[in-house]
Amino acid sequence: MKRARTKSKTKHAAAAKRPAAKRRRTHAPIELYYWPTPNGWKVSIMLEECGLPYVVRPVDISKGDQFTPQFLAISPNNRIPAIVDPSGPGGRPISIFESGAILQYLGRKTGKFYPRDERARVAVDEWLFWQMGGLGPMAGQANHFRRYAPETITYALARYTDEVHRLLGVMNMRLADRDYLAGRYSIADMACVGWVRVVERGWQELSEFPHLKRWLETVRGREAVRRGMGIRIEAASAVDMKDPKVRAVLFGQRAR
Ligand SMILES: N[C@@H](CCC(=O)N[C@@H](CS)C(=O)NCC(=O)O)C(=O)O
Repeated sequence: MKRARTKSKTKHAAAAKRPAAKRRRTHAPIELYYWPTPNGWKVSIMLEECGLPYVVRPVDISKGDQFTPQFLAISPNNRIPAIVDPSGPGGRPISIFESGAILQYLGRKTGKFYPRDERARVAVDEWLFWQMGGLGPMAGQANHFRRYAPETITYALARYTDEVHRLLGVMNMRLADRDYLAGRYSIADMACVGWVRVVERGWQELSEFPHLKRWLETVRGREAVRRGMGIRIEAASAVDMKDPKVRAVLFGQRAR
């Protein structure tokens, strides 16, 4: 016991003498509360892009893990993703929910993919919030009515499909004269890529949006994006969205 304490004291003293950058590497990894969905991918992509050490804490949203008191304590909206950074501001742990807030936090923490210059940052914020309030929710609803609604509701399908089509057109125009949404590759691109992929795979061929198509190929071709979107969770691959138990968890949620 005595020897163990001495050893750990020595270890800490040695760590304190190391340069700051090296010391940081000894910190506990960020915990990523995750399920492989377009919102989850945003954060796994950013963690991969930044080379930050992290551990995946799967939250099986098909079984109701998002409603456990432990998860609600860090994500009161019962949605993934969320993170816990043991080395938050002031060296103390911090938990964060909402993918946009997480991306901005990680961008500020690392100084990567979220420029400090105010004009450049505003451009990133514009497209990040465009994703949060537009592309994500609209594509999510279009996808829901297309794949999960128990009956075909033509009006709802057309409304959300049209709106997604409009948004893809906006994105395509924006990308006509720049490589990425805010000029340089940023958290705004990371926020959008998963949703554009869902739409492209689901129902919307991209040949009428050539700049968007080029952007999707470029972003998806990045190693970190591949890794971030490729985290395998066995249980997620096995989820049957037709299973009444799964549908009861995910659909028809009301205030609790
Ligand atoms: N605005 C949230 C949306 C997150 C969200 O909708 N997450 C879905 C997975 S893509 C979820 O956790 N669903 C669980 C549920 O519906 O109970 C964000 O961007 O973080």
